[in-house]
Amino acid sequence: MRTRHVLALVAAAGSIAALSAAPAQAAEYTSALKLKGVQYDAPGSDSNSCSTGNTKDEYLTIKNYSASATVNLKGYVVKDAVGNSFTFTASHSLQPGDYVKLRGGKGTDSDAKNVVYRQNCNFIWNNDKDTIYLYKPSGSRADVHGYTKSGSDPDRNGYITFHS
Ligand SMILES: [Ca+2]
Ligand SMILES: [Ca+2]
Repeated sequence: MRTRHVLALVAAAGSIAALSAAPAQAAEYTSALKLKGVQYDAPGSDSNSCSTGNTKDEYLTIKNYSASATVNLKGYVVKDAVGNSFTFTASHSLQPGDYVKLRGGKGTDSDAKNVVYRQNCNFIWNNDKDTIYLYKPSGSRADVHGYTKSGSDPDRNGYITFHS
C-alpha cells in the first residue's frame, strides 16, 4: 500500500508540472494562423550587416491552418519575449494551407514567393531561448510558443517545428 501511495503522488506531481508548463510551451488558440516553425538560429556565424550578414536566414513561418478561410496578414503582429515586435503593414493574403516566411534583413516582399522581410538587419529570435507571440489585428493572441535550444531543438540545427 505504501508503494502505491508514493507512485500516486509522483503521478500527481507530474500532472501538475505538465499543466503549469503547458501555457508557455504549446498554448492552442482557435486561430487560423499559427506559428508553423522558426529558424531561430540562422546557419553560420551571426552578422547583422545588411550587405554581408545572415539575418535573412533567420525566419519565422506563419501558416494558415484553416480549411476554408483566407486571412489577410495586414495588422498581425509578432513579438519576442522582451517586446521587440514586427507589424505586417501591407496586405498579404494567406489562402487555406498557405504560409509566409517572415525573414530578417531587407528585401522585397512577395506573395508569390511567400516572403515578407522585417526590413531590419538585427536578429530578433534569440539563439538560446525566446518566446514568440502572434497577435491578431484586434490585439487578441493568435498563438504563442516558447523554446530553448537545449530543450526544443534535439538535432540542434537551429530550426524548431511548432505545428506540422
Ligand atoms: Ca537568432
Ligand atoms: Ca531542429
